[in-house]
Amino acid sequence: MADRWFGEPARGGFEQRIELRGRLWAGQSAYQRVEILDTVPFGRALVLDGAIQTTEADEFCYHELLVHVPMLAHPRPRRVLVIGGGDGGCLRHVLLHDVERAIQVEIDELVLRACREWLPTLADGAFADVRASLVVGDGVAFLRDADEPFDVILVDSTDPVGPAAELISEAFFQLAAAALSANGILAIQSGSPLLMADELRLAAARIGSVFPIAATYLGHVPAYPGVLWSYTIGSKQVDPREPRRPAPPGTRYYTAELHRAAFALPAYLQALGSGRFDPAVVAPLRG
Ligand code: AG3
Repeated sequence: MADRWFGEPARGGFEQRIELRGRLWAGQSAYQRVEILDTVPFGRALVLDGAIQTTEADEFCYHELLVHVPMLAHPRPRRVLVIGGGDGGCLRHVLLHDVERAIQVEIDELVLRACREWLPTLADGAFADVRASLVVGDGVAFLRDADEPFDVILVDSTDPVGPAAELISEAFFQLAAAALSANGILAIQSGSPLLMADELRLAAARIGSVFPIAATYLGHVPAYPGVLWSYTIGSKQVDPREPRRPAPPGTRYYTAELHRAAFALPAYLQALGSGRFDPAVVAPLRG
C-alpha cells in the first residue's frame, strides 16, 4: 500500500522512505501544504509541501547543532532572533541559554497551530517563556525594520526554493549582517550537501561574500533525505569553530568535541567556496 510509506520526491536517482502508522492531519495555508504524519521510526513528523521538517525522535540532532554551535561560539548572546522554526524546537533550544530576549518570526500561522496541537513536545512551552516573543510575519521585512541589534540570528527555514529562496540571497545576508551586533553570528540550515549541493554552494559563497568569516559544518539528521545535513555560519569576528562555554545540561547530540569536529569537512566538500564544487545532484561523490 503506497500510502504506508512517506518519501520526498527522488533527487538524482536517490530516495529515502519512512514507514507510516498513519496520516494525522493536513491543511493548506497561503504559503504551503502542512501535514502531520505518524511515522514508525521517528514518531510524529511535520511535513511542509512534501518535505519533512522535523520529527519527535530526531529533532535534537538538527536543533542542537543549528542552535548550540553559534550560541556557544558567541561570547555572550543576549538577544537572539529565530526566523522560521514554527514548530518551536529551535526556540526551545535557544532558551536553554541565559538569554535576555528571543524573538521568533514565523510567516505561517497554520504551521504554528498545527505544531501546537500535534507536536507540543517540540516547543515544550517555549512560546510561553517570558523571554520569548512570537511575531507572525515575514522575517525579511522584520529584519529590515529591526532597530536593536541581535547577537545571534538563526534561520530555521524550509529548503531555499520558492518563497524561502530569498533567505539565501545576498540581499538577505546583508540585512542579517546589518541587524547583528559587532561580534554577531548568523547560522542557517543549508541543506543536504549531497542532494542540494547547488543551494549549499550558493549559500556558502554568498555568506562568504557578506561576512568576514564563513564556515559550513555538518551533522546527521536521520529523517532528512540523505541523512547528512549542513549548516552554514556567517560571523563578524568570532571564530565559530571554538565553543566558549559548556553546553546547557542534557544535550543528546551536542558536545564540545563534536562542535569542533563538525567543521572538519570531507575533502570532497572543502571545495565548496572555491568554485570547484560541482553543483549537480550527488556529483560531489562522483568526483
Ligand atoms: N528546518 C529545515 C528542514 C529542511 C528539511 N528539508 C527537507 N526535508 N528536504 C525545519 C524546521 C525544524 N525546526
